[in-house]
Amino acid sequence: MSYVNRLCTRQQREITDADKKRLTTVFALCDVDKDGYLSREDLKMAVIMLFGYKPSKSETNMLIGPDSQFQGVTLDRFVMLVAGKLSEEDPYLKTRQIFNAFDAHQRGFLRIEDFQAAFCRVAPRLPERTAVEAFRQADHDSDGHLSFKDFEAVVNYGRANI
Ligand SMILES: [Ca+2]
Ligand SMILES: [Ca+2]
Repeated sequence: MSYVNRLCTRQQREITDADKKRLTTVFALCDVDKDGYLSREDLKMAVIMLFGYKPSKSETNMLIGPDSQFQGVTLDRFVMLVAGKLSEEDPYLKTRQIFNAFDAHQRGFLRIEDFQAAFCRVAPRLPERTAVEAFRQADHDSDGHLSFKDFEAVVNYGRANI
């Protein structure tokens, strides 16, 4: 069996029906001109929707593949690509992506309102007041800014206690 075939088999086993449904929806939303292919820009938007960050140029190239006759990514290929990404997702990266997504101005810290939005996403069932509490506790120097390190500690604590 070739490397590519093995890769596909492995990835297809890991994808659930719920994932597939979600990916089909995202694909449809991002395929703006409805031609059944995601262009480079469409694909970037899909990654933002799914993973909460904008992919770099090299990452986009990697997702698109070496095909120089690039027409776009079909739904099947998209599902395969994303299944691979989903399975390699680790908690650190995920936290990093959430942090980056809410650190809208890329300042390297979150303010309370950014944090509340991020917290809501990590722990949607916890009340808003908990987010405020968590922010206060994590902001050791009380300057109203939460660094990634502080944020990571809170998220890890939150995950362990939900
Ligand atoms: Ca398209
Ligand atoms: Ca601080």
